[in-house]
This record gives sequence, C-alpha cells and structure tokens, in this order.
Amino acid sequence: MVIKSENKMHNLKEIFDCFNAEGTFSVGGPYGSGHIHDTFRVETAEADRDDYILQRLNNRVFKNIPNLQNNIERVTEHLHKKYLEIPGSDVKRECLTLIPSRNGKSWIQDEEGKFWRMYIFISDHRSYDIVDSPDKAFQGGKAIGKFQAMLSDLPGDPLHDTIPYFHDIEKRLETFDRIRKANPAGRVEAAGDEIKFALSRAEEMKIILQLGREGKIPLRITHNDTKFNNILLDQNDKALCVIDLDTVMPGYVHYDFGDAIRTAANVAAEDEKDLSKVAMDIGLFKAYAEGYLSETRETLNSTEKEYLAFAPRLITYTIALRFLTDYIDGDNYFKIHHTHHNLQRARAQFRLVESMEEQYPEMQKIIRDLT
Ligand code: ADP
Ligand code: GN1
Ligand code: MG
Repeated sequence: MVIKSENKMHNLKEIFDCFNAEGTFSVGGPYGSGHIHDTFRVETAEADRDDYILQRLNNRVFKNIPNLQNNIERVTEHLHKKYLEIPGSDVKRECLTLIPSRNGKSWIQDEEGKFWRMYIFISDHRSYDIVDSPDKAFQGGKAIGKFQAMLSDLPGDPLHDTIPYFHDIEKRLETFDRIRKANPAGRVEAAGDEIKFALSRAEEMKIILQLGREGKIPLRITHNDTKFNNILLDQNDKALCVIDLDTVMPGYVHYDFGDAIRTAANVAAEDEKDLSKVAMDIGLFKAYAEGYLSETRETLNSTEKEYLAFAPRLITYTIALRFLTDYIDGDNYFKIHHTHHNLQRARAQFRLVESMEEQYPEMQKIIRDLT
C-alpha cells in the first residue's frame, strides 16, 4: 500500500513487513498532529490483533537515531517491568511497546537511508490538543508525575542527550541572536515586534539554569516534551499513557511542568491567530498542579517546588523563541502548514507568556498552598 505524506510516497506494507508484528497489514495512513516525525497508523486485518504506529523518524532533528532508540528501549523496558508488578495493569496500553525489526534492532533503514520504528497502537485512547476541563488537566498532571517517579530508579548509565541543550535557554538565545543577525530568509523585519518581546524577557529566563549551576535543583530523568497531546487519556478521560519518548533525558522538573501548563492551561490553540482568544486558565493550571504534586510532593525539594510557578513562563517563552528562530531561519525545524505558520505560533505563545505574567501572583499562591 503506497501512501503519500509530506509530498513523498511510502510503501507502508513493505515497511511494516520489516518488523516482527503479529497480524497482517490491512490499511495505513497519516496519523496525529506531531510537529517532528511522519507518523502513520497501521490497522491489521485480524480483529484480535494489535494495530500499530509506524514512524519515519526525523533525523535532521535527532542526529543519532541508534542512541535515541537505545534510550527508548531502556525506558520502555523499565516501565514495562514496573507495570507488570502492578496488579490489574494493562501494560500494552499504559506504556509504549517497541516492535523489534527482522534484523533484531528496534528500527530499520529504508533505501533512502531514512529510519523507521514501530510501536503497538495504544487502543481506545483519547488525545487532546486543547484541554477543556480541570479533571483532564488533573489527570495529565498525575500522568507526568507518575512517569517521573517511575523513571527515577532507571538503572545504568545516564540516558543519551538526544538533542543537546534542548531546553537550555542561554544556548537558545545564542542561536536566536546568530540567526537574527544572519537573517537568511529576509524575515527579520516582519518579525520586529516579536523580536523585541523576546529580547525584553531574555535575562529573567536564565534563573532555572542558574539554580542548577548553584546545585539547588537536581537533574532528574524528565520527559522534556510534555505537550498535552503526548499524554494519552483513556475512554473515561483517566490518565493512560505518556508517549513521544524521544526527548526523555536528564532535565529539570520545571521543563515538564512548564510545557504541560503551556498546553493544558491554554484555552486556545498553540497557533491561534486571534490573539484575544489566547489566555492561561488559572483553574486548569491549578488542576494540573494538583495532579502533578499528588505524585511528586514527597520527592521534590523546596527550591524545585518554589519555582514550579515560574516554569510555565520559561517554557512557553522558550518554545515561542524556537518558533520565532525557525521562522527567521526559513522553517527548517518544525513542520508548518502555511507560509507564516511559525510566526503565528510564536505570536500566540508570546501572548500566552503575557497572560501568565498577568496571573503570576495567583500562580505562586496556588503552588504555595499546594506544597
Ligand atoms: P511527534 O514527535 O512528531 O510529535 P509522536 O511520537 O508524538 O511524534 O506521535 C505523533 C502522534 O501520533 C501523537 O501525538 C499521537 O496522537 C500518535 N501516537 C504516537 N504513538 C502512538 C501510539 N503508540 N499509540 C497511539 N497513538 C500514538
Ligand atoms: C515538538 O514532537 P512534538 O510535536 O510533540 C517539539 C517540542 C515543542 C513542540 C511544540 C523534539 O513536539 O519541543 O514544544 O513541538 N519536539 C521536538 O508544539 O523539538
Ligand atoms: Mg508528539
């Protein structure tokens, strides 16, 4: 079966047959709304067999796919063991399962040299780009808190840094300055207001890195991409499975908390054009924080807790800066759906930063009351 995606043709059946799946290929097509990989769902012909997710991996973003896959193998094996010990757990739906390829690895390379991997499709899940109730936000918080707790005793060497300096705002600002000065796509003028906004907040964003350097907050194993659509809920909207494990690596808990609030508490879409619609909902913020702290209250140190309220401002700013940098650079990183998409995303995310700034005293009070 040949499928067209991103203007390329893929023979999904041929790729599928390179993996040791149970069941036979029936149909496949593009799936989900991720910004990085090409993701396809494959349905099998047999009703009692799993369906699958096939991903053509973005190796412009992830430069070392064997290291990336090695991380995911270790993380998923560890989670599998943990879930197997929990009576009544549904391992195949509560954590990702990689399917080995016929060559014994967890990926294959096609004739163009592109890497593919396959997971069991998490059946009967719900996925949200926008969260519309405190209960869902609470469940998301629980899922991320539990995920961090379960990985806190991962044995062996530290995980590979799959994208070095991923959330390092100092490095992100250096890149922004370099690209802004080079102006490779001639877009600096069009992005003048956004550049000004970014520069006006740059200094205050360095506090989390500074606390790390001072040894006040530890590096832990974090997810680093806790956008709400990377947290699957079940049919009753209860926490089910944390997916998109490409960036699981050492990080500060603020990165996960901040990115989750950026998406779970924004009442508008990430790329909302009408900026008057963009706002952080304080009720959704509180619910997510409750869920998250219900799993992590005992393990976080006091400085980590104190700075949770700041984290959403940092990560929303960081992602906005990355969208803006990519726009100025000529759209080389994120998938876009129209010419000025990255600028539109940056604008909406900077507006969200402002909304968080407006509500910051309340956010701090909520965190203080919960911790
Ligand atoms: P990206 O890095 O491009 O965001 P993801 O790994 O998040 O890629 O996958 C994209 C989307 O595909 C997810 O948001 C989710 O909707 C869906 N998805 C990924 N893996 C699975 C899975 N194992 N089961 C069900 N859906 C999945
Ligand atoms: C990307 O992979 P996806 O779509 O879940 C990006 C995140 C950004 C997000 C913005 C590896 O996430 O860092 O926050 O887009 N992932 C990577 O929507 O860069
Ligand atoms: Mg994703």
